[in-house]
Amino acid sequence: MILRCGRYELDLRKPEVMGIVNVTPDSFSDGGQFADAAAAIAHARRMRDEGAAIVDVGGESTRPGADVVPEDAELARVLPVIEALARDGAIVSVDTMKPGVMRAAIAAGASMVNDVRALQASGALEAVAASDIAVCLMHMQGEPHSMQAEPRYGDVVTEVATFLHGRARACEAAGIARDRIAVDPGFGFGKTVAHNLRLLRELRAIAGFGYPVVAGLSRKSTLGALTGRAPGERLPASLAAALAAVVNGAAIVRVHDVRATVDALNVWSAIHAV
Ligand code: 7PJ
Repeated sequence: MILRCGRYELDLRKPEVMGIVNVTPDSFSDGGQFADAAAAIAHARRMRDEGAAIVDVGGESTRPGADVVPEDAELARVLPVIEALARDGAIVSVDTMKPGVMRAAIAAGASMVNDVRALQASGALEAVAASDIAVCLMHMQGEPHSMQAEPRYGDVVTEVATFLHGRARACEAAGIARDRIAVDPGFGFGKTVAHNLRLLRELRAIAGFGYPVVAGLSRKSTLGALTGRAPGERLPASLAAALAAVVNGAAIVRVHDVRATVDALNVWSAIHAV
């Protein structure tokens, strides 16, 4: 399986790593936006050296309860980082739900849009369709500020799979070729621990549609609930979760800890090499 990302083709016969690059103001530095961008670029370059196939640049936190960031502020954060990394020759993904940010990021050299709203915002589908880059369609129940209040499903696997399949079909109808589309169950986005575990256990139901599956469990609160560890102490749990996702069909894992995850996946890939 390959994923076409603009001028790049990502070979997914072996699982790959997407490194998380947050460009959010550093409350411990007074260096301002330039320092934030420089730190994010350095962090992303390190992740590339460590083996990340994709770097996912985000300027708006979608964590439960996070504040909304205005479009101009989000652009000012992410564009310098996207430009620098694209110039390096990296496959840069932009983590955004705003069509205006998508268009500007594509013009700045991004090769993928990662949208937790699965291109449901007005104009989002068109923004990606007008380009040749890839898209990651993620499932979320509810809105970031309230989604963890009381997530409810009849059958979580069926509902998430049906939603993702429907969004992928909508993308194809809008002119986004099948080999530009990846899907993601959105672990933690309007899901209880039990929902997340069932989605992870039955990830094949989603992988079965034939689109590459992206899985993001790195340091998430479900892993905190299972281990009792703080976010900075969740690396072993994150590695176990990433490996479980790959065993169950994930093609890309979205992680903070690239070096350790690449090691784990290299062992898995060696075991499965033909
Ligand atoms: C995800 C994401 C995820 C995709 C975030 C965090 C929360 N994008 N953006 N999948 N999570 N595609 O990283 O803890 O799971 S933000």
